[in-house]
Amino acid sequence: MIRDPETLTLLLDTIGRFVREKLVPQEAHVAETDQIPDDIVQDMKEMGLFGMSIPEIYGGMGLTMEEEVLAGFEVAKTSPAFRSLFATNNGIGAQGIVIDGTEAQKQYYLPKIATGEIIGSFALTEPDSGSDAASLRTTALKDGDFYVINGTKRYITNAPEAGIFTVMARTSQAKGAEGISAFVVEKGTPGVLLGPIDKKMGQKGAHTCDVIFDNVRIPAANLIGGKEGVGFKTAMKVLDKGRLNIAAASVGAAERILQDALRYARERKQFGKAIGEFQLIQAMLADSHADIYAARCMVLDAARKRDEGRNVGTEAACAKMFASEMCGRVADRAVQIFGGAGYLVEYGIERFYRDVRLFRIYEGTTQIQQIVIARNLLRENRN
Ligand code: COS
Repeated sequence: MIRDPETLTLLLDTIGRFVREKLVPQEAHVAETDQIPDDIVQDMKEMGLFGMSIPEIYGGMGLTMEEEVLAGFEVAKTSPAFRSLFATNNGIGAQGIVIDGTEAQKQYYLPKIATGEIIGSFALTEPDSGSDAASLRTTALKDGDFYVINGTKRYITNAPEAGIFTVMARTSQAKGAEGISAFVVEKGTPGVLLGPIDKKMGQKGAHTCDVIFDNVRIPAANLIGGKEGVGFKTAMKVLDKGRLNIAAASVGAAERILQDALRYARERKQFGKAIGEFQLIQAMLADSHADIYAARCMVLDAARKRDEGRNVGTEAACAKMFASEMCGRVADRAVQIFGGAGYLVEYGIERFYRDVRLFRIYEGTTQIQQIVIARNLLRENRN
């Protein structure tokens, strides 16, 4: 937690300057090469970005959720691939340990995650288990002081770079969520295999691939929280937080896209004047601004409630759904404002349009957020 407003302002200003001066100029290069340059990764480590949400006692910045989403707005004002590299360390790749890990697991892994020495990754999705996460088939069978893991995980963000995986696997024959446990699996363990890097529509520079567990023997001490059968709940709690981070990323990206659209609307002249003077263009700019404002308020409110210790499953799902859909609308309008230029690679707007499409899919599709929200409402309003 940052205890005084000046330090928080300084952090946000430092991130903002880093984004404008170091990351924005590299956006096209990263998209072309599908790689984030080493010096940028080093800068991110030195700035502490890999450990923003890791508690201070384990070497991180220990930001509150509110502080984290404020930082998230800033880091998202550039290609989402940059944030993606350190986002799993702050989010889904580490939070299983932060929220439910044993003290020994926290002490051993979190300091390395906080510095970026190792990248954390979250392995829930499988070839036949996506939105229906509780149907996963990967197994973890107890064998003395070990578990033996078998199965395949799919679309695993940062898997090619990861040092550890939070792996959800079935430890009992119990159906659905009940039989699922969560584990920390180190990449170097024999039998952990990576598939080829996925070729994606966008977010070049952020990598995903399959992770195959072929008779992977891990110490029983790597069972998160030391308890079987609660891994699905751990995954859901992790996603409640992760969804707020994606909502914050959607807000930041939309703010950047609107800035670019405003600049173009001021510069581009048609019919003898800047296109921003035409009311039909103004309507798109105004709608985008109002959309962003609404999403920003929603994300901050949900973050503050989480900091108060409240259950924000519904709020996180609302924020993720609204903000990611909002970002899609803002990107679509921006392409329209840019017109033909919006369709050209050199203007960069089409790249954002493709990049932000993922916000509506990963960490739970819009349709999954709708299910979460509606189910919670129906349950809460039961008399
Ligand atoms: N926090 C804590 N516990 C939670 C929870 C949350 N946010 N959400 C669910 N649970 C608990 C439930 O209370 C239930 O426990 P009890 O049986 O003890 O009451 C258990 O987990 C199972 O929950 P539920 O019955 O709701 O599970 P379903 O199989 O019906 O699935 C959805 C729930 C669809 C919401 C879940 O599968 C989901 O989020 N899917 C999307 C997965 C996803 O986001 N994937 C993205 C890839 S990861 S980047």
